[in-house]
Parts: sequence; structure tokens; C-alpha cells
Amino acid sequence: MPSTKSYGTPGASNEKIGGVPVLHYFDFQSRGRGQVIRLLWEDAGIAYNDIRYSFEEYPKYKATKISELNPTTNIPVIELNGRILTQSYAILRHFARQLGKYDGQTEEEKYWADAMCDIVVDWRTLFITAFFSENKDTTYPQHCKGNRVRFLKAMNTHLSSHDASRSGPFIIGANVTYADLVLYQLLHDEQLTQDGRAGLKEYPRLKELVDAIENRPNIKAFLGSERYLG
Ligand SMILES: N[C@@H](CCC(=O)N[C@@H](CS)C(=O)NCC(=O)O)C(=O)O
Repeated sequence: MPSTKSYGTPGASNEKIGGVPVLHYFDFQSRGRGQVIRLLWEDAGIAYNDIRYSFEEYPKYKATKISELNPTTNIPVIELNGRILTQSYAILRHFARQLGKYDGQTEEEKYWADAMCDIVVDWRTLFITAFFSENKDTTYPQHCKGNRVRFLKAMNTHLSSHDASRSGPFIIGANVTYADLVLYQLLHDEQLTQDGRAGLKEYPRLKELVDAIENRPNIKAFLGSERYLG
């Protein structure tokens, strides 16, 4: 049986998004595309219901409940006041607009946050292919030496040289965006936010962003709570 847990007390942010959302996602520690959505909700103080499917039980629910909710039969899926929301990045952008933050103020800031997010989308696809391969022992080390280095260098260069990003700590400067959470979560899932940030030594601008995300009060509380599963 999938596990269902409720977190938080509904408040102003829930009103802005239209209620208490229900997330359907894997029971995959605090990782993956679905975790970025949880992170946004945690940061924004949104109460939510968390339905987690183990990898073993997921195929059964994919063929039934999930395929009824989402024609592509993928998760994350969100139910919110009779609506069904799919596609994790569209979901993040949607909540950012509803909350009136997390996506920049100017068109230039919104473009830049979206652009940085889209790079991480490409990176995550390559990460997942290598990490979940049947030949993981070969493909993941290859990924770490190849594509991962390419993306780490690219993101560090973008964030240290673009006018909007240079001042830091986030992608558009002082204000956090959904794209920062997308980038943070991938760095986390690649095991680069842990182990004293050893894997980010050569990428100081990314380390700065990770430190700033983890210092946000609600995220700090989340990471120190039993809700954080590694
Ligand atoms: N573009 C989609 C991709 C969704 C996706 O591929 N989700 C994965 C989990 S992160 C999934 O559904 N895996 C199980 C499956 O394909 O059966 C999104 O961002 O939501």
C-alpha cells in the first residue's frame, strides 16, 4: 500500500494555490522530480498530503490510479481541489505564479530562471539514464566524468558571469526562484550537496547557491526534521 502522510497547517500560501495539494510520487527518499515540488511547498509554508509509492508496488498503481490521473502514466501528479496537475516543471512554474514569487519580477529574470531550469532538465535526464541503467557500475561513473562535469562547469560559468546571477546567491540574485530549487535538488541527488560539498570544490558559485538554499529557514527546518529522508 502506498503511504499517505499530511504535513503542515493550511495557511495563506494554501489559499493562494487554492487548497491543500496531494502529491503522488515515488517513495524515493527525499529525491527526484517530485521532491522539488515538496521543497517548494516546504519553503512556501504550504500544507500538503504526500502519497508515496514504493518502486515495487508502483507498476500496479501506474496501470490503474496513475493512468487514470495522467495519460502519460508518469509521476509526479498532483490533485488539488478537483484539478489534476502533471509535468513537474510546469507545476513549479504554475505555483510560482500563483504565489507571486519564485520566478523573478522582470521578464528578463523570468527568462533567465526558466533558461537555467531547462539546462537542469537536460542534465537530470542524462543523470537518470546513467543512474538507473542496468549497467550503472559503468554508466554512472562515465556520467560523473563526462556530462556531469560539462553541466557543472556550464552552470558555474553562467551563475558567476551573467548580470542577473553574478551578485548571488541565487540565480537572479537575492531572491530565490523555483529554478534554484530544481538545481539544488539535482545537485543533492548527484550526492554533491553532502559530504562537506567536496564535489563542489571547483564550482564555488554552485556551493554558494547550495549553502543559501539550505540556510533558508523553512528548508533548514525541513532538512533537520524526520520528513527529510536523505
Ligand atoms: N516531464 C515529466 C517526466 C515525468 C517522469 O518521467 N517521471 C518519472 C519519475 S521522476 C516516472 O514517472 N517514472 C516512472 C515511469 O516512467 O513509469 C515531469 O517532469 O513530470
